[in-house]
Amino acid sequence: MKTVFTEAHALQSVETEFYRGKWVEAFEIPRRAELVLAAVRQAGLGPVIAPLGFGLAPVQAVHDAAFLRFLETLWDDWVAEVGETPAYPNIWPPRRTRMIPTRRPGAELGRYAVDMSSPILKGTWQAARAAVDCALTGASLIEAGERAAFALCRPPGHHAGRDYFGGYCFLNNAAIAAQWFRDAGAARVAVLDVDYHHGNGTQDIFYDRGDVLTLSIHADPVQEYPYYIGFADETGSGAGQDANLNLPLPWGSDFTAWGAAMDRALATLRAFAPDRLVVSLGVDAFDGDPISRFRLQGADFLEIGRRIGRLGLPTLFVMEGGYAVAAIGDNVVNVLRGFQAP
Ligand code: FKS
Ligand code: ZN
Repeated sequence: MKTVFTEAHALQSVETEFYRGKWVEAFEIPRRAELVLAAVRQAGLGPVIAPLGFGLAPVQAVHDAAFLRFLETLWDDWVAEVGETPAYPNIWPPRRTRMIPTRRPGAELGRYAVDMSSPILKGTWQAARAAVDCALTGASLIEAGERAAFALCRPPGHHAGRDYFGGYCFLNNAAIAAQWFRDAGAARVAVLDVDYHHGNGTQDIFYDRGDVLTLSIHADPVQEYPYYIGFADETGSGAGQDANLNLPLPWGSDFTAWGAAMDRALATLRAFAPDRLVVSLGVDAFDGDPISRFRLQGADFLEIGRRIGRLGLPTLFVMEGGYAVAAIGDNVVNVLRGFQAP
């Protein structure tokens, strides 16, 4: 299996993040991607290739145009007003506001940001675009006949919605790839999200559509980020009714519970019979993850890969979260190896 990677990911880099009321050492760091890359090479998984450029059209097919203009231009506007310092929101529009455009970057930040985990930096737009190109290059490999590909995306994407960003995510790499598969002729596409956190952005983007099935196994939002979305009764709307499956699990869940949830997801996925599968591959359900509270072991990731492999579908893996840096490479490689030898 080929891995798509670019050094451009490192343009998104902060030393600290705001966590539980304090500035602490950042969890979502460039080293994560470098360690995954090293493990992929060490495992001899296959060639590592650079992404091709796909332009903005596939991104516009998923995200709101004004939101994209904001992401592209915010840094310059922010620098002009505030200076070269990471752009964080510190105000948010309350409910029932009319959302009238403003002329101030700080106010626009609050309009589009859902939390403080994703500062916009000088290189954010470029890094996020490069991650999208990694996902689309992986998708195009599959379109060209490969059975699978691994898009080693960073920054991650699954928390980015049609017109919002947060949770370390700016552009929804997996959703953009899923839509690209549709536009390339796939009638039905499924997105299976195994990251510890609910894939709220992906759910948001496809919620009213029946052609893209979204499934997510994640920590229960009553306990865990993203808190306000990801509940089991969110099943889709309109044409998308029953095309969204959320399988929330409590803190402390191990593979007994997780694997059972996965089997439910896989049954729904099989019944949907998609032409293409996108896997939002976060490995933060790992026992040793510093910000997560599931208890999956290294070998469990091998089993996750095997079960996905047994679906027999053309599959694009898209990197999402995972913060136990010492184990992140092994955990990702386990999924990919399990997939190849189901
Ligand atoms: C709440 C702190 C929440 C944000 C957690 C974001 C998780 C990101 C992720 C992704 F895949 F997107 F990277 N911090 N006390 O792992 O889902
Ligand atoms: Zn996560």
